[in-house]
Amino acid sequence: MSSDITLYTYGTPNGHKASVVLEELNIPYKTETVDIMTNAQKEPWFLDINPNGRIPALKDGNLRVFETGAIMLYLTDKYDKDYKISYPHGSADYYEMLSWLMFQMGGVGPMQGQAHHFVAMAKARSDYAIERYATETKRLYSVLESRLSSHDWLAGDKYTLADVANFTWVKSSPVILEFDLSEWPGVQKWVERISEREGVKKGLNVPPSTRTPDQTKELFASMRAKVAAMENTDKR
Ligand SMILES: N[C@@H](CCC(=O)N[C@@H](CS)C(=O)NCC(=O)O)C(=O)O
Repeated sequence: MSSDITLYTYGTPNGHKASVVLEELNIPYKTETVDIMTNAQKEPWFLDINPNGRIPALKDGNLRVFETGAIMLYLTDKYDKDYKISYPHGSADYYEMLSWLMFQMGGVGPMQGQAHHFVAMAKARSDYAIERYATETKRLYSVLESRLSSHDWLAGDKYTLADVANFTWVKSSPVILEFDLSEWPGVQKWVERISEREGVKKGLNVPPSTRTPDQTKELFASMRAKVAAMENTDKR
């Protein structure tokens, strides 16, 4: 297979959605790291690729694709001709896959993203915001559990991009939010199943991680502690 893909990314749940799909489909690609810690995603050269100024984004020749849902669908439309991790357009399974993808794009991603922010990155502590977004994230995990308690995969009878999209977020929750995944046993087993895949292991290391898992745990623990030490700013 040949391609002229460059993935502009950083080591986050959204970045990993794109790199896992690329690795699962064995698509050759170049990686360009966009350091969101220094706000590189807001520089003009990057806004030409993603006007929304967020990672990841992708170029395939002259074509640009931004938003992870669009990136995943583009990659499977163009490079997953054998339907390894997708379904034929128009099939019932395709729309089920799309439904779980949109559930992630409109639910798990934004809600858990806010939970990450208020728990570990906020400049002011709000117990109300922490409670609101952590509770909503847990509710969304219960929706995943309603499917995964009796099925191996979210859509149909195989692993698809819908699993990838939800997985990269769910697997980060024990480290960032201190969630105990045993609260959702079907989800926990699904995370373990997906984590064993070679394409997933490779995709989660794009760009190559500069910290060990223990160092990452320590980093988020210290970020949480910093927020927890602030005075709660909620007005009641
Ligand atoms: N809906 C977007 C979300 C992308 C997103 O939020 N990316 C984060 C990293 S996980 C980012 O670039 N954050 C930096 C910023 O918001 O400026 C997508 O799915 O691509």
